[in-house]
Amino acid sequence: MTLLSLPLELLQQIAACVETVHRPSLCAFSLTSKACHGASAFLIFWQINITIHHREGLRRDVDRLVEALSRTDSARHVQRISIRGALRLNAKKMDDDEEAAYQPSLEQMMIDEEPTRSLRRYVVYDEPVIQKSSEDDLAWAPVVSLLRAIPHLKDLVYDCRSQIPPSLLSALREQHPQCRLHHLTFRFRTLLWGDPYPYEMELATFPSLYRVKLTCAWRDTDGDDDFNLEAMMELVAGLAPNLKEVIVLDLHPIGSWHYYRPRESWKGLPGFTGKAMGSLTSLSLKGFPPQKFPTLLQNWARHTDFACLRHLAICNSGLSGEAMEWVAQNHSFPRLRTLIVHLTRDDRYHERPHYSENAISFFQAFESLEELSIHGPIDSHIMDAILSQHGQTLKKLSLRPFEELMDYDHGRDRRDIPMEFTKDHILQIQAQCLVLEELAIPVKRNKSSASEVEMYRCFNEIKSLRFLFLILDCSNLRVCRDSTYNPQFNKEDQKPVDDRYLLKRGTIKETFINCAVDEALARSIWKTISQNKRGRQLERLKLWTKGGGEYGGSAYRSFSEVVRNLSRSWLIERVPRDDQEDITVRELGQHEREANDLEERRLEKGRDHVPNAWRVFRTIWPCKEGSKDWRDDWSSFPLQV
Ligand SMILES: *[C@@H]1O[C@H](CO)[C@@H](O)[C@H](O)[C@H]1NC(C)=O
Ligand SMILES: *[C@@H]1O[C@H](CO)[C@@H](O)[C@H](O)[C@H]1NC(C)=O
Ligand SMILES: *[C@@H]1O[C@H](CO)[C@@H](O)[C@H](O)[C@H]1NC(C)=O
Ligand SMILES: CC(=O)N[C@H]1CO[C@H](CO)[C@@H](O)[C@@H]1O
Repeated sequence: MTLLSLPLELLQQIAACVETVHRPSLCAFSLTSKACHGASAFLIFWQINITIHHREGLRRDVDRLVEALSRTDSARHVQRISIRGALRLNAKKMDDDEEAAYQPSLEQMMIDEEPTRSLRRYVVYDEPVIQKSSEDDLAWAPVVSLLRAIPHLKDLVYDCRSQIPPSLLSALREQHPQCRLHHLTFRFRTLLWGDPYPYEMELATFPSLYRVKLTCAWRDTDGDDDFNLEAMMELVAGLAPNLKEVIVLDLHPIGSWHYYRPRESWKGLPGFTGKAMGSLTSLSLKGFPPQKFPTLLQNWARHTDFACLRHLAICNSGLSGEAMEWVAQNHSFPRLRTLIVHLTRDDRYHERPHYSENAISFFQAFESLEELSIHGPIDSHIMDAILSQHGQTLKKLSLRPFEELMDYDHGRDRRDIPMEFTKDHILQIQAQCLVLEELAIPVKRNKSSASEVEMYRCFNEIKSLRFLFLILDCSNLRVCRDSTYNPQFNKEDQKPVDDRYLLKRGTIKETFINCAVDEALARSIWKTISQNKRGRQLERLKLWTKGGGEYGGSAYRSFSEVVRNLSRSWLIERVPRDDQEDITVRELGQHEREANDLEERRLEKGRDHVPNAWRVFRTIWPCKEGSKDWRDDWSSFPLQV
């Protein structure tokens, strides 16, 4: 039987496999014959991404695209178009351009968080509203003609650094009334002057508007009050009839704190009655300081019915015990399936003895979550509550215990140590989460010892698990926070590293050994977990090495140069062919690390805060024959399997 005589359905499945394994090969596959082309056209064309750099480039790209669509008769396959970049003809250099140049940090890459800096210049009225048929509007003609060439568009994702232009909005209204508009750079610019400009109202209440992302602030860099958040709530409550998903990012703009006057009062959007209730399915609140909760949630609850929510995210900030209690007592979320929360003890000024109870009732306020991600203080009672309430339905679970790092915070002597997971905890997850496919969790490094290996082995048992993200935790907060902690080392290692720091050499040595995560160790962790894995195969393992040099106090960052060069992070993926055990291994955040390292070398003098740390390094990894740099001399400690 030849490839060509296979039925279309089988060819489509083959094309889908090619796409998963190596997307670039899909085009080659589609060129081999008419039948293969027919089978792969949908996969190639259903989603089109356009990045705009300038006018001529846009015209050229769109012309090529339209030509390719018509040559291959594929316009009918296009369902989604994403447009990003910027097309501003006479724009001054704006703050957003800075934002675009901003590289996400390793942390963001590892946790799938959005790269955002809340502290930056931000001006509400950064550019005039685009006038219909102005030069700025007409520059979008190529995109308008593309929209005309496509018969059934389902989603238009607009992520350009300016407001969506009138010509594009008209094209959507006329050609694609059913298409959902995702405006990821949405903002009113003219709220300050009473009623916003009519075009801004037209856009905000446009029937296709389905998802918006809004950045806003209390007051902007120029001292103008920003009412976009208030306006957004009113849009949700009736004015924007089909708006279902909202992401709000709260900024703390540079300079906004220089203006001391009270905030002006918000007058409301024209047409807002306050009688209707929104029905958002997704709400994400990012970057709001903890003290804004629960009031912020209270305000949202007056504008949208939380019972309709399927997705809720509160991150880059924290929900306190008090706020959690408020949520648990006043709201139910019968449809919620995904919850992403950052939590905080909020105990700078007051004791919070009920934090754990509050968290437990909070997590019990949700029914059957499928995806849960927590960053913040957790303990084993909270974990028990989560697993008994949601274990049966959880497909994706991310646990990132965190406690404030500052020891003395407004006179408080902080003793909290982030929860450390034991073998029993992992086995508990295995026993209670029967459909769990994706797990993110810290594992305490322990010099690659047999007990550390035992931890890795526990993941073998989670049958449905396919994606694992281990945070290899090299911190040791006991040093400063546990007065009974007194590790015993051999005689040299028992000595403090110098007079100023009580840190023993042995402790630093352990830190260095724990941080040393090279490719060999990454491969052997993969092997330990995947080799005897029960149930489904492990498909991806991410390792994020962090926490080295964190002992609780803030003084112990001095040998961070070594720690940073050793602390490598890795991504290991199974090559999706089932006749082989091939894997690919890639270092994550290498560029970031190298850039940092370069900077450190430039400031080489900074390294002798703890001069003896270097001697400690050399007692573990002596200078190799012919080596020019300490960086070439280390390697990981092999796992004690
Ligand atoms: C288009 O962008 C989306 C979102 O960033 C991405 O997931 C997808 O792979 C891209 N598609 C193509 C064909 O490049
Ligand atoms: C929330 O619940 C508490 C306790 O049941 C109650 O005292 C409070 O009035 C409620 N708040 C709102 C806004 O409903
Ligand atoms: C770390 O490993 C050592 C063996 O090298 C073991 O005795 C110790 O209990 C382990 N520590 C923890 C916290 O598991
Ligand atoms: C740039 C950087 O990260 N520094 C070095 C860390 O150590 C390795 C050798 O082990 C070097 O190759 C890197 O350049």
